[in-house]
Amino acid sequence: MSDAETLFERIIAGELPSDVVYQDETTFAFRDINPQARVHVLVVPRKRYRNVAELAAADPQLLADVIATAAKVAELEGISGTGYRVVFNTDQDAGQTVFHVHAHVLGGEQLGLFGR
Ligand code: D5M
Repeated sequence: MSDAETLFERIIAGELPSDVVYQDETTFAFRDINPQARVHVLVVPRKRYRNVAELAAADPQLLADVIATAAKVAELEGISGTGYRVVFNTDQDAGQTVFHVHAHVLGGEQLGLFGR
């Protein structure tokens, strides 16, 4: 992986603005700038891995932290009772655009099926 700083590292560092929902020692959660549902929050580990496969292989505990933060965000947003979706877009065919692994937490309304 290149050492070039990603957009999300600049957001975590506070160099770019974001609407922060939750943060702790290992993870950072903020609203997606282009929401695809009433609730659309991104959960990012502070340490950068390219995608969820690299994160899972290198640091399973940190992946667990990301999932736990996604559940915490759902609670904070009041959607843990009605349900939500957690999505990791992974590389080209999934349309990943920021290569600092992030979970999309989507909910707050009935979500459509996904696929093509
Ligand atoms: O998701 C990358 C997501 O990042 C996409 O849903 C838009 C979002 N995004 C891009 N720039 C920003 C800023 N500045 N704030 C908040 N959200 C942002 P991917 O899975 O890589 O396609």
